[in-house]
Amino acid sequence: MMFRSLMTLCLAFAMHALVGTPTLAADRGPHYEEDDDAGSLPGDSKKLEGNGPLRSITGALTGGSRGGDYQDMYEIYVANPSEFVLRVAQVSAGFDTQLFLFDASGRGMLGNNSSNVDGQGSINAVLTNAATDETGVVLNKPGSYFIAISGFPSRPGNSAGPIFDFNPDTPFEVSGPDGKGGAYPIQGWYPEGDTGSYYIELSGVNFLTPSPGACCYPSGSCEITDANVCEDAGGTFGGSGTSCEDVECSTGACCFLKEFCYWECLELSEGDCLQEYAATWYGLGSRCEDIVCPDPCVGACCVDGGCVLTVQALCDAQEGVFHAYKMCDDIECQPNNDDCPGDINGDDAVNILDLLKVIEYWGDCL
Ligand SMILES: [Ca+2]
Ligand SMILES: [Ca+2]
Ligand SMILES: [Ca+2]
Ligand SMILES: [Ca+2]
Repeated sequence: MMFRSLMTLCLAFAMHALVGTPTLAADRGPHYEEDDDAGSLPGDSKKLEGNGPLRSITGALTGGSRGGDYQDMYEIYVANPSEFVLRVAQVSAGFDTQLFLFDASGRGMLGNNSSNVDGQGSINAVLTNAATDETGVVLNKPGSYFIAISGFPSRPGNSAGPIFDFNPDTPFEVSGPDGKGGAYPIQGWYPEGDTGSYYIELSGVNFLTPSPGACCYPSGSCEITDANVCEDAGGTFGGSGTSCEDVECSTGACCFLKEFCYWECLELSEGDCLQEYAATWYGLGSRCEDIVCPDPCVGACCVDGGCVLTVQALCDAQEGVFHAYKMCDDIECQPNNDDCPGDINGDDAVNILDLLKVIEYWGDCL
């Protein structure tokens, strides 16, 4: 009952606070910053579409906290194979990185763990365009490829075994696919590895050129257009190469809070979406597979002098004070003494200090 009655109170706020703006592919470059997590395999990798050179990528391997982020894979376009270099230029302290290149079918081509820069060994990976082991692999064809970063010792493999063999006698090797699974496409990574944030510099690499796809206009009609034409017209672009049969222009992805700490995404009309609790609607033709609903259950909420773990929308609906990513043990809530109305700061007296608290928060509540 309580939960339902909070719905109307909190709806307007939640819509405001929880909307994520999808990145416009056409605006990217020359830097790319990982937004929602890049996947680990070609199927859930980030396709980096845009115009011109791709010079740097920042991102993070966050580990187990969001359902397993131990690798990030990106699909890119190698424009100039002879200049191809990926370099881990900066990392969070102590983060031991590895870099890999896969062809368009997911077969491993090149991998590196440690680099040797001017005679200095470094745990930062640098991937050049040619293997230095006996495989003799050289990247020499322009085209679309997958690149991936992982933390040591997480390596790509398949049911036949690891794709790359890093010889311990040659720690700086750029390896070709000389592992037992080297002839087959990647299926997974073994084991989990190091985590941290990274900054990769790229050379010889461009964004993938976006191709036209299905555009859902606000009227509900569908047409094949370029992404920027679609977005300029207020439409939702279904992705490069999609057809109007692939998209449903009468509905859009809708993230809503199904129960405490549990978000669900369904494709609904705008009206149906906004009937749901703490809902965000992502526009006609948007699909749940492209949407990441907000973080579930991630904060301590001080309400009525006590502390509960909940999402921000619920905390605000109960006029609590929200502390994102904190556990109740991490914070001290101001006590609330019901026998002493007016005691804002909870020191069992109503005095100038309480007035100052009120003045501190003076003005319209947003
Ligand atoms: Ca990531
Ligand atoms: Ca990832
Ligand atoms: Ca390394
Ligand atoms: Ca090797």
